[in-house]
Amino acid sequence: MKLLIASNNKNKIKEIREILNDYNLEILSLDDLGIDVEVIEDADTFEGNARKKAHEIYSIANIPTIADDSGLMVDALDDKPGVHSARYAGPSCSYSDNNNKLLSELSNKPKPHRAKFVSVINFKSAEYDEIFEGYFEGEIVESPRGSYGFGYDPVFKPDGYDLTFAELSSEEKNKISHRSRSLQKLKEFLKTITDCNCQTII
Ligand code: ITT
Repeated sequence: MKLLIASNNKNKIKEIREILNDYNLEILSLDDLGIDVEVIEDADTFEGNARKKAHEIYSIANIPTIADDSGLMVDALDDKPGVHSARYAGPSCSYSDNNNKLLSELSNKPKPHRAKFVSVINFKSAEYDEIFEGYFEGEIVESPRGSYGFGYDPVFKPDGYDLTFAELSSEEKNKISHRSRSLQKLKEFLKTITDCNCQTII
């Protein structure tokens, strides 16, 4: 079965490929198909943006498609950056701009700085339009640590670990992350609509 990932984020695509690699899928990216589209993410929920991305790309490619909308929700910031996680510090900001903005906003707030990472996946095909959610809770640390991963990984310490996501190897992060949890639910669903060789019935 072919599965198209509707994302322009190379780090996210790499993680999704790693997490789904024990499953017999032909995973395609937008680059693989020469699709150069940036979907406007203007919904106010992760689910709304995930659906927007998956539906728009499915309408172009006609291949079963998934989109992940994800982000970090920080308790003391009223769940920000939330759906604005990618461009929190401005339209063309870097990951470190976002982390610096987050840490400066938290500098005068009482600790611990509780937070959670959220991933919402939409699977869209001719017959199905399904949502799968995963989250992982933890704390924001005082300064960035580690060089693996991407985005807010250097400032997020998952519960049960002394290391940030950016200090964990990709294998370790992928065992527990918000994205591995949403994709695990996708895998369970795919089992119900494909045969054991992932020959599609969709
Ligand atoms: P696509 O929409 O093209 O998939 P994007 O980066 O714009 O790429 P989102 O709109 O879902 O994706 O924004 C997600 C942002 O949340 C991402 O850019 C990171 O800043 C952050 N984020 C999501 N998952 C993360 C993770 O596992 N580790 C660190 N940061 C993450």
